[in-house]
Amino acid sequence: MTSPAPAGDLFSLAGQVVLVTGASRGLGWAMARAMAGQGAHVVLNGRDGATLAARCEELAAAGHSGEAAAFDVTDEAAAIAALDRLMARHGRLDTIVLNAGIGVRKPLLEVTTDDYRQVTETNLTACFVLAREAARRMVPAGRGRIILTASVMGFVARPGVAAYAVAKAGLHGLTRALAVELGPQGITANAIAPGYFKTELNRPLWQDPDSGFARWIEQRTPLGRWGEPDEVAGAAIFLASPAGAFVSGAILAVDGGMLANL
Ligand code: GCO
Repeated sequence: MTSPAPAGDLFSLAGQVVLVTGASRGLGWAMARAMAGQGAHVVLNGRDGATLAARCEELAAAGHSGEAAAFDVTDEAAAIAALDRLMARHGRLDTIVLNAGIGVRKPLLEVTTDDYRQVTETNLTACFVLAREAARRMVPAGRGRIILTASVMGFVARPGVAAYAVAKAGLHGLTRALAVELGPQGITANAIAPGYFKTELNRPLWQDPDSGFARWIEQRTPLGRWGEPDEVAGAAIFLASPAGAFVSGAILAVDGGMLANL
């Protein structure tokens, strides 16, 4: 019977080493920065080393701990090498946030097979590979947290994002598969399903506040607005912290109530 964490430490990530993919900007950077604020040493992944270095400086300026790990999540050898460097340096990987993703917005009949392959490789296959390789390195410790960035598009769809919806729905299945297979090793696996946030990926959708789409999302969202990237961070902290110790296989919508709305 494990003793519950003192209330003050319930959401603490002190002592954790956390790898966040796609951490240069948007939801990934928001989660990484907030997790560092809770005491984690965050390893920031992205493809651009200069951007990651600047983010590490921001963390240091705030008195937080972080480092860069530049690699393309679709490059399996590079991802494994980065995990090996992390383990050699820190001797542990407590939490991985599999957030990196791309989008292709095209009518389905115009989506090329290469478009489909790029989106599913980045948003789904890379998550499978990194989750498997992270779990391999978590098992000896008998503990670990895997957090995937899914989407409301894993539950519903809209015209023009078919490949993205396929990949995100696939992450729902991956979350459950990881949870059931890794639970005996003390590893939890959960997904966060963001609604519509003001991210760079979505800039074409929200930057004109008077556009029909921006207004439509506001109407479809019971809270009546787009999310701010920092508003997704609490879910990641919860799932990585002692507060989330007995949560696994869950898909936590952070969507302003959108999925509850007809
Ligand atoms: C879009 C959006 C969605 C995202 C949304 C919800 O084009 O409709 O980019 O694909 O998933 O941010 O998570």
